[in-house]
Amino acid sequence: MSNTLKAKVTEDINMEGIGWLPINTSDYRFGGEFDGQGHALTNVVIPDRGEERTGLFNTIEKATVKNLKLTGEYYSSKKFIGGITGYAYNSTIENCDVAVTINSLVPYADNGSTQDGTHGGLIGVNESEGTVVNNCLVNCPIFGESTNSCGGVCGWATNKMTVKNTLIISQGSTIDTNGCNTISRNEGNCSVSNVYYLEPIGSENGEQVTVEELASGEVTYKLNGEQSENPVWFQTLGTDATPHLFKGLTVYFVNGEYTNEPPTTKGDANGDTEVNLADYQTILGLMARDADVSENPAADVNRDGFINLADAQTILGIMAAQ
Ligand SMILES: [Ca+2]
Ligand SMILES: [Ca+2]
Repeated sequence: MSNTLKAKVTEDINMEGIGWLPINTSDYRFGGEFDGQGHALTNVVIPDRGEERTGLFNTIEKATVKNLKLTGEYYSSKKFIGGITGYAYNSTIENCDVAVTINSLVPYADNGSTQDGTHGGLIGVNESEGTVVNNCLVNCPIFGESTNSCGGVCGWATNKMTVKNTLIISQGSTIDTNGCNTISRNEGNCSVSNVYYLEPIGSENGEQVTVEELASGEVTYKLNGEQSENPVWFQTLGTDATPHLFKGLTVYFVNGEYTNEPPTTKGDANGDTEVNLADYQTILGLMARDADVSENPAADVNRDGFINLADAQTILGIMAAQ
């Protein structure tokens, strides 16, 4: 049985003081589409129910959860806490910014050893093949000294899943890292590509990055697939400490540097993004006035520090090659 509702979040919703119980159950799974449309559900607090599978959802199957910003605090004395869902079956989680504190109250065993929590930043357990996590920002530290066996994104991959184009900035987890994995436990079932993390928990997977690299724009550029067309990740350099989703300034890689300034098209001396005879004429005009290169750096097409005939000739060469 599956609930195939299509839901859209149409404005930011602050859940402070309201509380939350995981949507659906292990038998009656959410199988629809939950589209945050870039809006935020904030202060989602789930108290300990003494039951397994704690998340925004209890269990999702063939569901899509996307474009959602989510913050909150979850508490559970049982296994399988996930920022989005306790259990996932063949589902897609994409373009989600999840900053949920996972508080595991799983107790010490009678002999005093830590116990298996199988919590994950987004998913407790991926149970069936095909689940994809794409373009997600995960800030979900897991607290609980008596808990072991958790994952930075997924607590356990029973079947094949994919995590890609994702950044994990969770810091300060206090769980016993024995049996933990930075992306997903049972890592042989989890395909990881273009995934970055700030702090490992247990076994490492993906690529570790520093605070400096996060601030530089490099990770934003890489998360977008090392290009700047139709970006999913944004960052205002000098202001934003990390890449973020939904909207913002594009990061470009120009002349070996990450920048928010779009590159000028080589040879476009008049700034209309095309290279044609108008640019040739612009250069001749600047030459006639003996203009300094600082007046129009783009007119110095061959980057030799002068606006001269060589630049005009380069324009003709670019035009001939078009
Ligand atoms: Ca032009
Ligand atoms: Ca020149």
